[in-house]
Parts: sequence; C-alpha cells; structure tokens
Amino acid sequence: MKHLQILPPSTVIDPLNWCLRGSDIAESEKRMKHLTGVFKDIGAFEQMDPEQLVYNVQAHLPVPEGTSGGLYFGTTIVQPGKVGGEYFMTRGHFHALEDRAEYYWGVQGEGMLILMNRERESWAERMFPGSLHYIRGGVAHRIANTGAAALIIGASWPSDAGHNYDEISQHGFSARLLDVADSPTLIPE
Ligand code: M6P
Ligand code: ZN
Repeated sequence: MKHLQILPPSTVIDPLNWCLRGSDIAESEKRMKHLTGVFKDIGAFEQMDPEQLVYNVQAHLPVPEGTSGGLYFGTTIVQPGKVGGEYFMTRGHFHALEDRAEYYWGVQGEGMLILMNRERESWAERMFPGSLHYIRGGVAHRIANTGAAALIIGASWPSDAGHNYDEISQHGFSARLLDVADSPTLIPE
C-alpha cells in the first residue's frame, strides 16, 4: 500500500521545546499530590501546593509496551523549584528488564542526572543543552532541575524495558541532590 508513496512523518518534534505532536503519543503529568514519599523533607512537602506541577512527560509509543526490538522516545519537562533544599525531580526507576539501557540528553535548562547502580552507589552527571547520557542496564535514573527555568530532556529506551518503580519507592536512592550553599550536592541518605 505504501509502495512508492512519499509521506509526511506521523509525528513531529517542535524544535524549540521538543514537544511532540501527531500519533501514538502518551502524556502524563506529575503534580505534588502524586509525589508523596519522593522528597525527604516531609514538613516542607506538606507546605507545598498539591496542585503544583513538578514534571510532565510526552512519550512516542509506536509499538505495544513489552515489544522486543522496538524503541520509545520521550520528552520530560521538570519545573524549577525545591522541596526544602531538594530540587524538583522525577520519581526515578530501574528498568523491569534489568539489562535494558536508555539514552537521555539535555535540551534546555540545567539539571542533573542522578544514577544508582545495584550496589547502591550513587553519582550524578550534569545536564545542559547538548549533554548526552548513556544509562547502562541495572542503573536507576532520575533527573533533577537545578536551574531557574524549566529543564527539558529527551530520552529513548527499548519498548520492552518497562519501569520498576517499586524498588525506588521502597528503598529510595542512596543519595539525594540538595542545594548546599547554592551548589547542587549529593548527600548520602
Ligand atoms: C523519561 C523516560 C521515561 C520516564 C520519564 C519520567 O522520559 O525515562 O521512561 O517515564 O523520563 O521518569 P519517571 O518515570 O522515573 O518519573
Ligand atoms: Zn528508564
């Protein structure tokens, strides 16, 4: 049917903010009320507006979740802000299939990719427009916005990777990224 046709792409990326438009796009948003237990300072968390947007994700999912050999593509936008001294950040996850890797890259704003391996060693990589991050299988990942404007990042991951959120919600990361004297600092839990 498509033989010899010249077709427009079914999905496009806005080159200014990397928002996606077209087919097979899933959208999700995380407000403060969805992030109970994520931030350390419970008192500060309770003072926040529960409707405050923390981050949203657009994902291009052209094949069913779990398909082997497929790829997904996403844009995550994290708002600027802090809960206590802790920067707004994503929940973070291991992949359900442990050996599945992922690329992240910086598009706009300033942030940090926080990583933790299976030995619970944590470290971080600076994110900025053009930064590229290869996340190996078995390494949990989350991003934090350390700047004053929105942090926009791109991501691509295998369609059979899946998300394992349970480990992080039960045990957390072994370090948290806090603002210490105006400098993002990893503090052990
Ligand atoms: C990236 C990808 C997605 C992930 C999203 C938000 O776009 O890694 O798979 O869902 O970031 O991260 P999290 O699911 O940990 O909140
Ligand atoms: Zn992932």
